[in-house]
Amino acid sequence: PSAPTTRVIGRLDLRGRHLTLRELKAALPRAEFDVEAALDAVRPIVDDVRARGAAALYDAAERFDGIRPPSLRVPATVVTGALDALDPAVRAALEESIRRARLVHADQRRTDTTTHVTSRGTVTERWVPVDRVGLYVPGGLAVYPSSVVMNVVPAQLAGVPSLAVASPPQADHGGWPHPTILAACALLGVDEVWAMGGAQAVAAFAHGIDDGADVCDPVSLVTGPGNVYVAAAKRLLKGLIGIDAEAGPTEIAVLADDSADAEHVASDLVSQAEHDPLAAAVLVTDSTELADAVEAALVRRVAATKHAERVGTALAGTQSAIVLVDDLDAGLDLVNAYAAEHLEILTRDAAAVASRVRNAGAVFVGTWSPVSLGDYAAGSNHVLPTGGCACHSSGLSVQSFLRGIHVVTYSREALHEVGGHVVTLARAEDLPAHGEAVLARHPDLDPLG
Ligand code: HSO
Ligand code: ZN
Repeated sequence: PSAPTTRVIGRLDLRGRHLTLRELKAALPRAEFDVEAALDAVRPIVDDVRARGAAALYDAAERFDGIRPPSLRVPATVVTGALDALDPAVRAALEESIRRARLVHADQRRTDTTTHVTSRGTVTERWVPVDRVGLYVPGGLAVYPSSVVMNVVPAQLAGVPSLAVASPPQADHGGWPHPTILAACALLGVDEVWAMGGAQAVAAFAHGIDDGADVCDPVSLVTGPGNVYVAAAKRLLKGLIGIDAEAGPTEIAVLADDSADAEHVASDLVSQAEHDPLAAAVLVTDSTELADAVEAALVRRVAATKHAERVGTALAGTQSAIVLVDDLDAGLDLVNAYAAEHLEILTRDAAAVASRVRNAGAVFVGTWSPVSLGDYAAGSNHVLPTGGCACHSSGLSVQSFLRGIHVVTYSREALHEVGGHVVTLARAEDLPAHGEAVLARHPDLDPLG
């Protein structure tokens, strides 16, 4: 029999090479996700929503989703009806997922701090939730009720007073969003749901919509995953609204030594490759035996898995690879340079190795903590930075929905104590009127008399 001509996953041998950080970053596999290219397609849609409001949304639904929804606002009876019809096992699983996410996110709540800078001069940092959030939930290839949980739970625990969900109208569900999405909203107590998808939904959230009896007030912040057009709309409207990180295709990196179980590694790589043909799956190891065993397991698993085509494309793509390194130290340098959305540590003494990870969206430590646990039911959040953004950004959390407001309260004496320095710095910046605001209160501080 002839040997296969293409490998199920590429190999990159970095053994014996001492690369600088720049060389390392250039050598690493990374997906192409071109938001810039989608901007031109999205701009007229966003303009149309601003100009024509609800009419533009109905037209866009017909064009992109193949159906005009009966109304843009999903009636409360439709939302609660979806929960009544939900499979009890799915309901129980969602409830447990919500319970665990609430445990973890409740601990993230920041408390206000007050610093006594001087006697009777204080600065308080007050954490205040944004007034209103729009949560976008995709409805095309991917229907992710778990993502509803991951977005809504931190927003609610941050104390956001008003929360609206938008998801595309579905032709085979009477023009309403997918029923599992609606059921997840009902379980979480979200009753404001809109049948709107894509870039037009982000624009509707940003500008607000008036659909006769139903009014969607403009939001301050839009979060939630979406395709490249949703990401482009967020980029266009950023500033007018706040956004979470632009989510690109999913990534998993696994750092493993010869103690790892090749079946575990292969199944975890396949699990994230299942999301998207552009998903990235990267194994970093110092063991050629493990690399070979994982590759053999992948061949078997790709052939047998439900979404074989998508998985095969993702693994064979240039964004995925098995990378061979000299030792775990080199492996750590590499995964830190890569800054994966998800990083698994499958080594001896995994906790100690994991403590040396500096850049990752989330870290999964040891054999019994696979990424798919985190996707659904660990309690951690699965909305995480992709594309290397983990070197500067965090995943979604309660913090994402709060702003820290500094509240400054100084007494007459406290201002007098430091006022001379304010006047001096104002003059040094050639902004004397700044100093005069202090001198108007304390004329004796004027150095010129
Ligand atoms: N792994 C995805 C989240 C997800 N997985 C949703 C299954 N459903 C990005 O972290
Ligand atoms: Zn996933």
